[in-house]
Amino acid sequence: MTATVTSEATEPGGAGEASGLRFPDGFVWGAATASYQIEGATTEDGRGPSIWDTFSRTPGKVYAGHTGDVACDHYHRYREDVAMMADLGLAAYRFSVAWPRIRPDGTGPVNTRGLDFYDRLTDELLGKGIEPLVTLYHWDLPQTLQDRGGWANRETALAFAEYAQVMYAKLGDRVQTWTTLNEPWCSAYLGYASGRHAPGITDPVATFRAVHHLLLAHGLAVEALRGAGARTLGITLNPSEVQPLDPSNAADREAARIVDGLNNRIFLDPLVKGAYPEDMRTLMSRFTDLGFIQDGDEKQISQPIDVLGVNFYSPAYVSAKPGAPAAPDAPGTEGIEWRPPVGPVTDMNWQIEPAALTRLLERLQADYGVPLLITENGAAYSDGVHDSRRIEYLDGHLKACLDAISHGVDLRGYFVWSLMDNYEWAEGYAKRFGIVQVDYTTQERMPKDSARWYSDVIRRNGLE
Ligand code: IFM
Repeated sequence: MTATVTSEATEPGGAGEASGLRFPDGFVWGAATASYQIEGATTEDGRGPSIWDTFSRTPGKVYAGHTGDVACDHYHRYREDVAMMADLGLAAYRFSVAWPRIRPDGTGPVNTRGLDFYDRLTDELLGKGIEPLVTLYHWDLPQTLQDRGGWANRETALAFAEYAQVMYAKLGDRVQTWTTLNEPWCSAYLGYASGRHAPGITDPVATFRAVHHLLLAHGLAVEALRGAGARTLGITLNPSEVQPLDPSNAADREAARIVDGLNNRIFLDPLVKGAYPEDMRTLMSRFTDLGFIQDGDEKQISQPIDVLGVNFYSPAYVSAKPGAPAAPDAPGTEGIEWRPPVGPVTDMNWQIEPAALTRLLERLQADYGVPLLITENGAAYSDGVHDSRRIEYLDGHLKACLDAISHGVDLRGYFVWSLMDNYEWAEGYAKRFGIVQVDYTTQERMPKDSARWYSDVIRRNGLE
């Protein structure tokens, strides 16, 4: 293993400083996936049902009724997948653990066959010199916990901390870097406000309770894992790079401030500064009594972290539009309009603007000061294996990372989303983010041009 996420070589201004199109020495290169999106084997070896098993079977919720039942069959093919990672030269691999494999009903007996899968995967990675980064929660909540209210119920946060400790007891001797949650914005706002994701609820009260209990789950788990000896702990967010459409217009600036609050500060302020922003308390109070935020919770949430994972795809531009209804996934945004994408977009219809990533990284460094890791960045294109548009997207965003580093941002590594084509949630298998193509009929993996290009980037630790 050449570098780890906590490697000091990336200290800005230190020996590892970036120069030209080269990244700092010790910069960590990886690829990311998530359990429900690749594993399949949803009923094997004692795994319990998750909210995505239920949601994907609910008519009309997922493109063409696709489910993760088979996905990339990674549960059975992990050895060949790890060999493929080694061929690509990856230094690190970010995967998530399916909570329902470990505690099938969320709180009850531990399922050793589920634990054994991640044990084997970890050893396989280490055997090939690839550093494993574990994400404890990437959206596949045990269904039984949902039946008791899911993230709207405080008990789910306590159950998460217990599950985190079970995982640490199993893998803590070999896994150095642990992140608690992936994109709690999606879990809370897509899961409980717009209902576009599992569990498909549309209730602003449940949304804000979910925000809080997700953060509390993080804080409880960090404290427990730190106590058990974990060295590198963090969380992955998908912060918005949100700008007013017309920066000279005060109403547009106010719109951007509210969206920044809902998407960014409502998570980052309690995580790093130990308190919800006052304006977000006021916004939440329009919908619900805040009694679910108990004394001591914000302190619990703000346990020191070592790394902040950043998932970035696209910027957002907003403007004031009197009379506009609130966006379905953003309670409290009446009178705000999201500008449709301008210029080139990916197959997700997401605007491509690499400079927005530089701005975001600089803002996170300035306002929050936690070492950063790009835990996801990539593009959906259905171009087959000759995916020059993906190469262009990645190249642009890696240059944006270099710009941020050259401006003093402490960025420790980059994980492309995704290692291979996989189950893109409500879009099913229709959207392809992989640098490796997956034929879902034969399960054949075929590296795309972007995979070979990324290998070269890793090998030279830089761009051309
Ligand atoms: O596929 C998802 C991933 O699970 C979380 N971040 C965004 C990706 C692309 O939508």
